[in-house]
Amino acid sequence: MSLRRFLVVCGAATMLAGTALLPATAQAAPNQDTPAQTASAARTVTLRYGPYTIPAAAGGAHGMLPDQVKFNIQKPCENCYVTGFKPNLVYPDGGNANINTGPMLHHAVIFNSAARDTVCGGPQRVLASGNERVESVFPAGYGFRIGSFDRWTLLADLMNHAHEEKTAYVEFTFTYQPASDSRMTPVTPLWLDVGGCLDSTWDTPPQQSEKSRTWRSTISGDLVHIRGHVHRGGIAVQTENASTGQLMCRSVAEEGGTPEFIDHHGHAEISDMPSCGGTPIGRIGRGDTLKITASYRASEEGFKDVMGIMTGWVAER
Ligand SMILES: [Cu+2]
Repeated sequence: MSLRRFLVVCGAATMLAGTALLPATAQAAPNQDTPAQTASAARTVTLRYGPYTIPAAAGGAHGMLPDQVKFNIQKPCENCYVTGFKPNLVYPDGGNANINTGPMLHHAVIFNSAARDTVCGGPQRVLASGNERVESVFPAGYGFRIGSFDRWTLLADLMNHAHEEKTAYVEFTFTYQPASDSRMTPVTPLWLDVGGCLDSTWDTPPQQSEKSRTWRSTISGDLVHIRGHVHRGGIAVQTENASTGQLMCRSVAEEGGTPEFIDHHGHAEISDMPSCGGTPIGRIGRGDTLKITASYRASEEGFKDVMGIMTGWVAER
């Protein structure tokens, strides 16, 4: 299965103010979230969304559970600032579900239908992860605000490398501060996508290649955190402020860094994409041109349906 359909849904949703999410509702799983919620004094909460049952791989094809949409999912907190998050895919017993035993978190994207996406319009893309499951921790004093009117939608695209079906939950562990007792600086999510707003994917040529896209900033502020996403075969993704000449972040991909990221055929997936943080990493002025570039290595057939995405958080000033 191609990622294209997922991305058309996902990308178009951002363009068309949510209406394009409608095609996916036909396949939306019943809303049976039974979040396993734990909270501690440290203001950490782990939410599980699902369960999702992913079909078995058959022949040479992975099992696919594409474009699962859950509306109005539980948020980690109300009237609060999220200061970090760790994505994961887990089995019902809480154990890590990764491609060494089958399941792959192809993509999970959380949208806020009550806010507008800075780059593409439509529902705000709040955060996302691929199978690399990289943790984001914002610099101290920064967080994205969740208000009581915010409505979160989760779009999940899961795969299975194993020859039996697997049941797993998409899990996020959030850290947060109540809005009332904090002197937090709010940050705005900024989704930069080599593929653009309509379709995040493209096919690479057989030789090593780079693909870029620019966006003229409609906001000004300090970039304090940014994370990257590429697919297997990706070398790196980077964002520069072409107006100031500053390379803001280059995230170099690691494949198969630990055994969980290698499947039973020996195929490795992306296992790490280091993020960048700083107070600030750099300044973005309204009207500045931001340039995102993804690079992929050579392969005989090229890579199908790749991505190059960076999601940043900007303290607007
Ligand atoms: Cu992707």
